[in-house]
Formats: sequence, structure tokens, C-alpha cells
Amino acid sequence: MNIEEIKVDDEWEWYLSQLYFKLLENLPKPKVAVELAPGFRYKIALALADIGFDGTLFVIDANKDVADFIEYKYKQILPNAKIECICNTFEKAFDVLPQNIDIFLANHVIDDLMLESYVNKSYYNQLLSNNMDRKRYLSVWNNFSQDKKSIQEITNEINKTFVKFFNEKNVEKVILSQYRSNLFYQGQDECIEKIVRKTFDNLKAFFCFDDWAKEALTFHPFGDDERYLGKELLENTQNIDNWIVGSPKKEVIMKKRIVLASNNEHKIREFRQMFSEYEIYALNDIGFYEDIIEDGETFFDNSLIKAKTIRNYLLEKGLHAIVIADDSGLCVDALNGQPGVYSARYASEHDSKKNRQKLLQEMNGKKKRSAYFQCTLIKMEMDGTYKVFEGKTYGQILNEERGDTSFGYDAVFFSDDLQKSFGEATAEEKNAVSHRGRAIELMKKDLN
Ligand code: ITT
Repeated sequence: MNIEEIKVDDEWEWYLSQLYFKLLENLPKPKVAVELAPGFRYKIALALADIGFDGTLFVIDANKDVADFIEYKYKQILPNAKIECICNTFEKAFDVLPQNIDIFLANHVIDDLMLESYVNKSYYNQLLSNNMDRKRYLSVWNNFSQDKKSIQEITNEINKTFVKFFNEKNVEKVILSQYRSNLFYQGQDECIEKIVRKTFDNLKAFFCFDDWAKEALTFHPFGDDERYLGKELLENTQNIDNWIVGSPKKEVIMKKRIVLASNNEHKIREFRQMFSEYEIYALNDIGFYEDIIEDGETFFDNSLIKAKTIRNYLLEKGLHAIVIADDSGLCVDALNGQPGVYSARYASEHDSKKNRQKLLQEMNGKKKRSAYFQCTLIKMEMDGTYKVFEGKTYGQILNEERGDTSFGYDAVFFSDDLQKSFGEATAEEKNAVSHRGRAIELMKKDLN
């Protein structure tokens, strides 16, 4: 499976991760955390990133594809943490887990454990697929029930595993979310509430979502997939009378989330490098796949077009985030400021090699080689108000490419500040003096 191709259900991730964050921020920062059965989802990692987690996180998942994905993704999300990925069943992971655990985290854990341990692999993989529609989902569950142990038997075994775990290990805090068992689709009698209650009776501290699920869901009604309808989530969690609820807060806002209105992977990488304290979502991450028509005459115009388009999209989806749009380009003095706003499509749309070649041709024999990169950033709030930040960086157009040619005009731009081409500079060197780096610095000051 190609890890890059895995798509998560973003709104759902976003929303649940906020709930985890709200619980976690009220607790002492953990040093040792364990997450059970994350699947191809990473909401818990996002929440841990929000609290600045820099301890050790053990992640258990018996599925190899999941474990590989998690290893890859979590290291990106939590660069300051130590990620220990255990590709095994929960019980078999006991030996590898430390004795003292500050926090144990799991979402939708009962179903995940059932799947992980008891469903045959081909069904399991189908169930993990995020694109699966409800009909297929049901058919998988039906097959599962025909040739596997009864739900009751499986439940008992899972209960035993949990009890053993909590008896053997010292677990300080637990956060779980189990909004509704998918098993309900089969009309099974066994209630997930009972399973959970029996299993976790012996715990000292047990947090789960309740009241602010209601608040959050009015902010983030996600999609029309019945499984995720807030009403069901709410009803199900409220039935569980012995669940302890974290301190409720009225607002659930994407405090530290930024949506970057760009699909340019290099820009995205630079933003992430310079904005490590924020979670940067690119357009793919929020499920926006359309081309934005950038027909403005200035960097500002285009930046505003991008920001407005994405703000409107988020509003439609009921999501809340700060939107940042970047329009940038290279302005060459001897070419009257060209390619300027046309930088991305100077010779050919998004073919940076052809664009550089055209520039070198146009500059052939020209003595005056001064140029500057400009970046115009717009930071837009959900109410539509915005601020503009501009950064410029000066240099000379080289006669030939030098260094890394992957990003736009980097290889033909000799930076006056660095005395080398941007293609030859390290990421840190470039970010420190670049147009984007400078605009971001200004914006950061404003955000803080
Ligand atoms: P988005 O609109 O999705 O953000 P884009 O690549 O179309 O992506 P722009 O419209 O802002 O972005 O075009 C900017 C072009 O200018 C970009 O494609 C590069 O060719 C060039 N460019 C901007 N910043 C650059 C940088 O730091 N290094 C090299 N080239 C850069």
C-alpha cells in the first residue's frame, strides 16, 4: 500500500482531535503515553502535538499497513517525541510496554480490538478503508458474524485483556472515545456500554467525551455519514452513566490550526518548517481538490482570491480555522518585473524546469541581472477579516542553474544575503532570508 495515498476523513479527525486536545490540556503533560489501535487516523497525534508532547509515545496496531503509516505520519506530526510503533496485538504488546504509563489513549477502541484480533485480514483491510460505503461496511460485518466467534465470546476475551493490562501496568490516566460500536449495525444485543463498563470498572481515572461533544458537534457537523452524526454520538455517550467527563468548555475552536490555501508541496514544506508550533493543513488535507483560478493582476489580488475561496469552503463544511494564502513569484528588473504574478505559468503551468529555461533564455546576454522574490501572505479569519504580510528578498539571476532544481526558480536565483543560489542553500538558510520566511515572520508576530 502506498502510504502517500492514504486519505483520512479530515473533518472527523479534526473534530475528534479537538476533543482529545481539550481533555489533554487539562492534565499534566504526559511523559509516557500509549495509544491503542489508531488505524489510519491520527487525531490523537494531532492533539498531542497541540499540547507540545515531547515524551515517548507507544503506538500499538496489529496491522502492518497501519503500523507503517503511523510510523511515518506520527514522526511528522510529533517531531519532538519518540515514537515506538508496536506492530502486534494488544496483549502481545504488554512485554514491550513500560511498567508506568502516564496516559492511555484510544479512539473507537472496542471495535478496533475486535477487528484487529478477530476479523480475518481481508475483512479487516476492507473495514479500514475510509472510502467504504455503508452497504459494503454492512456486508463485511455480516460476513464476520457468519464465520467467526460470537460477539459475546469476543467481548469477554477483550474484557480479559483489558483487565489484565490494567492489573499489570500502572496507568495514571485514560482517555477513550467509543461513540458507537459499529457492531450495532448487526442488531447485536450486546451493548457497547456494558462492555466498556465491565472492562473499565477498576480504573481510577477515566475520561470520556460527553457534554462538549454536544457543543463541538454543533460547530462541526461532519458530513452526512450516519455513523458520524452528532446525535448518535451524543446519545450513545450519554447512556454511559459511569463515565467521568473532562471539564466542559463551551467553545471548541481550531486554535492552532492553519489551513494553507496552497497545493504547492514546496511552499507547504517551508510553511511547516517555519510554523512548527502550528498544525498546517494543505488543501488536500481538507478535501479541497479544485483548481483556484488566479486571475488577479497583483500578488495581493491572487492571494485574496485563494484566501476567500478556502474560507468559503471551510464555512460550507462547518469547519473553523485560520486561513493563510500565499501568492508569490519572481520579479526580474531587466524584464520589467516579469514573470511576477505569472511565475508559476511563465512558460508552462507548474513546470518549473520549462519556466527556468525560458527565464534563462530571456536573460541571455543581459548585463543587468537584479531580481527579487516577493511573497504576499493573507491571513484570513472565519469572519472574513484579513491582514496582509509582505516579504521580499533580493538577488541576481544566474546564467545557469545551480543546486537543487526542485522548487521553482531557486536554482537560478543567487541570493544577495546568502551569496549562493537558493538551490544551493539549506532549508534553514533559505527560510531565514527568503521572501516567504520574511512574510511569515511578520505574520507570526501578529499571531502571537
Ligand atoms: P499555489 O497557488 O497552490 O500556492 P503555485 O505554485 O501556483 O501554488 P503561486 O501562484 O504563488 O503558487 O506561484 C508562485 C510561483 O513562483 C511558484 O510556482 C514558483 O515557480 C515561484 N516561486 C515562489 N516562491 C518561490 C521560492 O521560494 N522558490 C522558488 N520559486 C518560487
